[in-house]
Amino acid sequence: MAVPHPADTIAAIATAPGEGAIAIVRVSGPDAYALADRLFRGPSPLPSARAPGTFAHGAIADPASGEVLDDALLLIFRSPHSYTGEDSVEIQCHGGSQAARRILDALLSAGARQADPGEFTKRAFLNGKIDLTQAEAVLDLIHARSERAARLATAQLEDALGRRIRALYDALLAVSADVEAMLDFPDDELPQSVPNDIADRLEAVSAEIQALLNTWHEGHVLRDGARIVIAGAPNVGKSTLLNLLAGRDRAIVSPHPGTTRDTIEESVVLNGYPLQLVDTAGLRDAPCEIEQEGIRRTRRALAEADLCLCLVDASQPLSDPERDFIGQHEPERIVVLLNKIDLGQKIGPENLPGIDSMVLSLQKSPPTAKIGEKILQKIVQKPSGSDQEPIAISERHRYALLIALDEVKSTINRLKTGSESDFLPAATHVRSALDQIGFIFGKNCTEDMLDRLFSRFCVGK
Ligand SMILES: Nc1nc2c(ncn2[C@@H]2O[C@H](COP(=O)(O)OP(=O)(O)O)[C@@H](O)[C@H]2O)c(=O)[nH]1
Ligand SMILES: [Mg+2]
Repeated sequence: MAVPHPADTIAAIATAPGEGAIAIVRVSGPDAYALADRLFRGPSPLPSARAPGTFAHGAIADPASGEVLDDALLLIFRSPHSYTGEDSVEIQCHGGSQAARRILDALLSAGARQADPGEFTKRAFLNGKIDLTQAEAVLDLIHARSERAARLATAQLEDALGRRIRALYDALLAVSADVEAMLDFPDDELPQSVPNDIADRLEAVSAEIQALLNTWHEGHVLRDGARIVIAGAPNVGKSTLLNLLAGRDRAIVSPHPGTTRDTIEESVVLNGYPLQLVDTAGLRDAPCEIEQEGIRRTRRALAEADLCLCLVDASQPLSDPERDFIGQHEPERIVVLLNKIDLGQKIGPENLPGIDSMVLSLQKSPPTAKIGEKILQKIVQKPSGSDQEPIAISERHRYALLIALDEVKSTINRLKTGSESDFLPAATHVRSALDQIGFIFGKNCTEDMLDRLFSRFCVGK
């Protein structure tokens, strides 16, 4: 674990700016009580003499001028039983833009330092109150855009992911010890059964890493939202689909080809998964400049898409440009909707081997729920069941797990040869895997890694 800075006392406003009933100013560090005593004007005892886990009610005054700044509640937490693990006080004052700011100014003048973004949570991590996956869960919870995303963050905050990662770490640590022990055996005394057992344990580790990696798609959608781009030739029903999925008349639908010229975006939450739907200008050799620019934007949107919903008028034969367009996509990233079958059907799924497709009429009987299911099936791949604790890894976890998986596989390969000269490289590979798994929950993280993570937090968290 990184060495904590020599602790100073930090302060920040923890509530969002703007008008609200209450604002909270947080103070944490060795001087938190001394500062509270200097600002508090109320019935004795002084805050520092009060029992932890209690609150005091009184005025908060500027110690320099004596001016009363607000009437407030002061919550008292004593190390290690606080969010940061340090002595802390929270001042609950009136909301709005002035009271909290003036109290913070008074604290800063009295010797506190303005906290950096995420510094309270960083201290909680450095003081061993939470691990890095839990610190990240705090951020996920604040940014959660749906109830499902919040549920995932809460489970992670309660250590659901951390427990699995630490179990993985312990399993690898035991393997590492055994591989290192093998290095010390004289050649003729090498126990034959040990390498096999180690290989089995490494296979189990590799399967667990793979299982965790499989949750990345869901984690990505829940944290970042997925971009779903609706594309196809003009007049095939793209805007009709956007409106159906959005549940409102967002885009103009008309029988005139080339109606949608700019990309149109709409945020929706589908089964708890936040999605950004993008309706686009129809792809064709456009007659006018405005439409050409629209088509350029369509291509840009497609490049950033997690999934392309490609609409086709199935009452007509598939055109060559449509066939080319579909062929340009990886099959995992495209679903073809064969629309307008109320007008006849000239194309079926058999014309699109290896591509996910649905036959439908958006106008006569739109299967909106089925389309939604198909979208989620494609982008989430394996949703975490509601019966078990939801776990879905983030990009950072995925990066570390991919390297770890590689190292574990290299270890297995080295040990397979059974030759002594491979034991030392095998030991090195296990250790690298161990380092990567450790990074996930915060073992041996560099200051740089921590700064990058906590700078994404807001001030006061
Ligand atoms: N017959 C029929 N017409 C449809 C269907 N879906 C959309 N349309 C019509 O096709 C025309 C073009 O639709 P629109 O959504 O604007 O297509 P876009 O140009 O791809 O955005 C409109 O008149 C729609 O009402 C369908 O399933 N059957
Ligand atoms: Mg349109």
